[in-house]
Amino acid sequence: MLKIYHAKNTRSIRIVWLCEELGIPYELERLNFTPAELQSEAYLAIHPLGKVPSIDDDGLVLYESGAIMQYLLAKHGKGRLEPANPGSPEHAKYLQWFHFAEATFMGPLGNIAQHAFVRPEDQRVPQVAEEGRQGATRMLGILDKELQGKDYIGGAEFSAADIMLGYSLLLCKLFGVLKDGHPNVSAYFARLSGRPAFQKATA
Ligand SMILES: N[C@@H](CCC(=O)N[C@@H](CS)C(=O)NCC(=O)O)C(=O)O
Repeated sequence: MLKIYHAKNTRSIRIVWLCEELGIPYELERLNFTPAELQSEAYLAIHPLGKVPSIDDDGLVLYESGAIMQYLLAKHGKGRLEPANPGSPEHAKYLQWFHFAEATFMGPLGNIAQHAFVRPEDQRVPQVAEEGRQGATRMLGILDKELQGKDYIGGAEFSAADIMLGYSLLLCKLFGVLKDGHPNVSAYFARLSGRPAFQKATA
């Protein structure tokens, strides 16, 4: 049985959401988002930096949310939630947005998280949090333009790139960065967060 190491409001939402969309059986190993649990000897044996998500799939231990997504899609997807032809322009754009969500969008969001919420107050730098808000707002502007006239990032079809982006947008919402100025993104996020699989993953 696939085991997902999961903590509330973290990137492990992506993995639970994907499993729910694809009907992959899984069990959750719930962790509290505290150094005591993430940096415990037991969890460091799974993820050497003590981060989530990670999985244990019948002995295969894997981390990095994007890599786990791609692994599960390859193993269970049967072509679902990805454009059909690797090498096609549609597939190339799918890869761009899939990776943009983690490699580019999460940078400023991580700075907001660390410097507005996670670190002890005496270790926070307000300027870094503010630059994070500005960076995230810039990403929202890029997405708002891209989503003009589209239901999902690839067009009419929901894909795994929407799951990757949907988690980044959840953080924008939680951090108060996604407000009124990006109507296409707001409508997109409402579409994503209305999915039963999203609701299960964020419960
Ligand atoms: N690029 C990694 C990032 C993992 C990551 O930073 N996860 C956060 C939660 S969303 C975490 O566990 N932070 C705890 C820490 O850094 O101590 C991924 O996509 O899985």
